[in-house]
Amino acid sequence: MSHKLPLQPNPPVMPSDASIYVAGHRGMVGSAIVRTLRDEGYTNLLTCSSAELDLRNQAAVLRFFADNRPEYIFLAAARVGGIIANSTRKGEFIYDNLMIQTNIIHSACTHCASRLLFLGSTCIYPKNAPQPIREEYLLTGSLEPTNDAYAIAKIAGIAQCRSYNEQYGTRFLSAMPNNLYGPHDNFDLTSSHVLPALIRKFHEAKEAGADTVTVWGSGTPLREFMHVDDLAAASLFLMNLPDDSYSSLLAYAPAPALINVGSGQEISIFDLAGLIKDIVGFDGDIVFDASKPDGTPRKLADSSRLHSLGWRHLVDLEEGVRNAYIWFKENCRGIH
Ligand code: GFB
Repeated sequence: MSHKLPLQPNPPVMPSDASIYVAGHRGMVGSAIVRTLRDEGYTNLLTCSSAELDLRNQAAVLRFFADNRPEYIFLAAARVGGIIANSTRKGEFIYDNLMIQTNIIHSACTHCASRLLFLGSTCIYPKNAPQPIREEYLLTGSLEPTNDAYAIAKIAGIAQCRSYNEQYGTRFLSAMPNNLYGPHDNFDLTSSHVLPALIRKFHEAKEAGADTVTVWGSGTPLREFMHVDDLAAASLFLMNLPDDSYSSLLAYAPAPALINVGSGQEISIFDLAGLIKDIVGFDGDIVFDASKPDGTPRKLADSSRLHSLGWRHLVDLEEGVRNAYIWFKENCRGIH
């Protein structure tokens, strides 16, 4: 989805020929960051597929950094998935994420990268955190059990960035987006997040002339959604912040080097199902499957610190879902 970037810092800190490594460029987030960087005129982008470079391999990652010495790093490589994948494959989620992020953050420090942006998720915050969730609520309560392994890995990444900033003087920042969706999303029903799953379910039900679509859980959980192009724009915005603003984010005493990236677009799963049903044009009924987990009841990010720097999301949820449905129909022929 192409739209004008909201309020980018001017002049940008990253020169257009800066050496920029986007880790995870084949994923939904990494590919959006690459698109946005290209649209903004960045010419020296470094990417590497997982077949060429296994980010879980410390020696290989150190060698990659020694050979390429990227100045700016967007760390979007991760093992991600929806509520069932997160709760049934915890071993993979904790191991892959810890290894990938530890290797990249450490190599970026060893090879003196100027800035690194580590991307996580608002599931790092306590399950029953006060809403909206401020950055300083990190580690103030127990985690949501369906994604605690993933969340603990991401919290370790935040702690690693903070620790390296303190001990080695690096300038690494962690950004926590809410629930994302958009082009290159995962539409596999066993591992996807709710929004792509419902696009596929309603589409297939409409095509098959089915009477019902099954939505997991009770429908009552609230989720905050943001189009991945908005996250990509926010990532560039943060990476390009002038030194004084960037330094104040790193030094922010209640929650150093950590910032939420949200849209404030919160909706219940019940209402999201209704919205997607209408956009797809399915005219059957919705059935809720109470045997599936609800997960955390609510996780609305407080994004006031990002807003105070001048950044706002641009993509409205309904427009974004329409666009994601078009993308699904054009790009996922094999699976429907
Ligand atoms: O998007 P989702 O899988 O992840 O589920 P979380 C959100 C809500 O949608 C849950 C419900 O209450 C699900 O039960 N839901 C309804 C469905 N129908 C479906 C469906 O067909 N598929 C899916 N996947 N959900 C993840 C975390 O949590 O969010 C990760 O596990 C990460 O760690 C990610 O934080 C952003 O929002 O519950």
